[in-house]
Amino acid sequence: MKNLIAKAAIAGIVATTGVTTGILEPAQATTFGLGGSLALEESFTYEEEGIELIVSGVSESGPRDVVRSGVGLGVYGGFGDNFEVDGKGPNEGLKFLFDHTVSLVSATFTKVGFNDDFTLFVDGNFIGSADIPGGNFFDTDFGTFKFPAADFNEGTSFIFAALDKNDDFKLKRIKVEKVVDVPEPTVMIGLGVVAAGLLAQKRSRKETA
Ligand SMILES: [Ca+2]
Ligand SMILES: [Ca+2]
Ligand SMILES: [Ca+2]
Repeated sequence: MKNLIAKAAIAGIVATTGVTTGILEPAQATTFGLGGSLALEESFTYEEEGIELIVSGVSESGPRDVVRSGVGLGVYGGFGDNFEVDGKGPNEGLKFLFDHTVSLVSATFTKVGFNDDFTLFVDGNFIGSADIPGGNFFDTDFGTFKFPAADFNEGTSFIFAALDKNDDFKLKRIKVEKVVDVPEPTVMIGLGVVAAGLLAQKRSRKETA
């Protein structure tokens, strides 16, 4: 987007509606189901509606394996660690890397207890922490967090982290909207400028003839 705006600025056509209303527009939502047969891998790759997603494990002490089960994805750091994304010992996180710019719509968590919170980082920036909806004493509930429509939800890299000792969760589903590049306004403005230029040329030729 910055690139397109920069080009528009060079052409001196910044004050057109195509730029002020925003060139990036959200499309319809795409849902990634993350659960599956039991497996432990460095990363898991998903593809839905032309969007590729790679999920890997991160922690304060370096990369960690991702454990997949029917209830979703967690992070496992070896003997003594639990299978959830947890904040006991080195804080852990699940990193979602998309091959398109997307905005978060919702995330569905499992293994949710009363005191489970998650912390979100987008493209490496700390966004905030929130209580995961639901939660029970047995740590077996699930809940879906709906993100507000906002610029801070947009990016290609998202980390869902557990930063407190009592936080642990798995992620079962993530829903995103692809942020599509809509080049039409700039292209049309460009063509308009060219057409206006040609018309002007024609006129001045006529006048001189
Ligand atoms: Ca863990
Ligand atoms: Ca907590
Ligand atoms: Ca939990």
